[in-house]
Amino acid sequence: MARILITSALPYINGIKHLGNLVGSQLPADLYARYMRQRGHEVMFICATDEHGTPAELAAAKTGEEVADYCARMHDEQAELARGFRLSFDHYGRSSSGRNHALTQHFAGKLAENGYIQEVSEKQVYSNADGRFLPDRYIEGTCPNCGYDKARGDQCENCTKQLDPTDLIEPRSAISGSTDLEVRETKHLYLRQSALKGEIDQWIDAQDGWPVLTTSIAKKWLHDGDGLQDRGITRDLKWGVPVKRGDQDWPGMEGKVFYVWFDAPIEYIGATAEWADANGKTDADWERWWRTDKGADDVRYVQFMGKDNVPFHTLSFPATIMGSREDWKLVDYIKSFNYLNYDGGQFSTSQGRGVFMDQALAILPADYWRWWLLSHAPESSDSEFTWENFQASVNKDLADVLGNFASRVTKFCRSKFGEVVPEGGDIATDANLDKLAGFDAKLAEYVANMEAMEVRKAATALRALWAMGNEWLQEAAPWTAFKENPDQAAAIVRVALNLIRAYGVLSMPFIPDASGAMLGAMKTDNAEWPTDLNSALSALPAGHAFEVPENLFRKITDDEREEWQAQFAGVRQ
Ligand code: B3M
Ligand code: ZN
Repeated sequence: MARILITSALPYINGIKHLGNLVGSQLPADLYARYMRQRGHEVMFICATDEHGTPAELAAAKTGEEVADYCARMHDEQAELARGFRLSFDHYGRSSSGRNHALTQHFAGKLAENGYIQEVSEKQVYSNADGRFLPDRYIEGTCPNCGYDKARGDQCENCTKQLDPTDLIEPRSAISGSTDLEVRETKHLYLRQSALKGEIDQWIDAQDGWPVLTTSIAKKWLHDGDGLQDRGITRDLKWGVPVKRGDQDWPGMEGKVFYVWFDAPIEYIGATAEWADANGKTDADWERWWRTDKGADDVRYVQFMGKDNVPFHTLSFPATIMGSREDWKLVDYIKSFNYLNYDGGQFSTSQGRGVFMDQALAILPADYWRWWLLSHAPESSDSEFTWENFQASVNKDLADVLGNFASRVTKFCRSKFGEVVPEGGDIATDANLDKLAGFDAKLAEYVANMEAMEVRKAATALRALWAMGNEWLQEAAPWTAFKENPDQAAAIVRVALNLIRAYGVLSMPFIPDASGAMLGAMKTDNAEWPTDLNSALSALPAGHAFEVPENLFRKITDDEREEWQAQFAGVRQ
């Protein structure tokens, strides 16, 4: 049994997430966590809401709520939606937690102790009307590079150039619109990443088998252009982790907070400590996942994220861990994803474009979305959500293949033998098993791709296992055999009922609700992973009672598809 630590990139607190965000981190992470648990490994699956920084403050300002109240409300909403999508986190934490405050301040203190923090005086834009500095997204203006007039203080969305607030032409406050601004001196802390460049480079080179997408982005940021720069890790904001070194005040840093990307990855650790607190455990219970000197040396740590988050996870977060010179676990594997596009355009939280998690669950159950998103995951390239493709996959893979198999078999058996696995016949000779000769190889392919986190390839193999059963059933045709040889029909049905259980176990990581329904209908709590066809077919003996399941999946009609296409074409209101 292995010990697997899994974290998903933390969704920002502002706004309900769209399906592109879901499939780019949390959902594939859940697939892997479920699979690893089913194979008997000890799993710690962690996520949290990322609650600091300008996204939170600006979003709260829009609703007129105190930012702390806004974050508490939005955390609960996002946690509810995570449950709705059956995301099986061991803990869904909050980066504003006391645990994360303490850990962030602890790391800052250790970095300072080891000489990796530099105090830098810099020029920041101050708004007299708002009585505050305007970092990052608090200031807008015209981009000096492309002339776009809604460029933000940290980046121009139009030409993606990284900016400083003082670069903007005709700057204005994003809070009040005021142009009564002045440039003032202010002091900030910089993480001396450049001093850790060699160590980080060696660490990345030593990672064998990382996806090309992950390694290429990391090397680009390490070596291209001005390479790995020292980065500001504090901000003149009110909402965030107050700047302290350990539990000591930091002279000159009063009223400042740590930059959101400094504290957010530390929340992976923080949320594990929150898990211990929430479950009456001790510090040793979470440290055995994160401290290599306290039992985490045998942990395999896997991170899931969108490609835009790779730089922070391969550079600044490892710099924080390494620079602490303490025995913290570094990531062993980073599974990063490209983007899911929507009907010819982009999903966009800020522009309200696409299908959002709450809207998806309002029209169809989680399994429909889970199956489509995972079987079309944007792994080696971007992928595209279209309503036509969604309808086709749901109607074919789920309704016509898997759902129909379970329904035909159980209804036929009930009509001829009752709701019990029938006696009679010898499956070795009477059940056309040669038509399932490819089952073991396909099962091995499925397992290999799940172990390797090859999400789409795993989905393809699982779909092939479903289809193989359907083709075998069509050929074995128990309804025909029954007329001449009921015993032979019984043998075929016995195989088919055991396949339903096997499909329920194998499909659980992808479609947990339908899988649970299949095991429920088979009235079994034997969720033993089938290692081959033989073990799959011996699980439910003759005489075992079952019941005909409700229809596992319904089809999406053309009218519904057209209605939803129109409903989600515009911008979310
Ligand atoms: N909150 C997600 C994003 O960039 C960001 C990830 C943090 S993971 C520590 O949308
Ligand atoms: Zn620009």
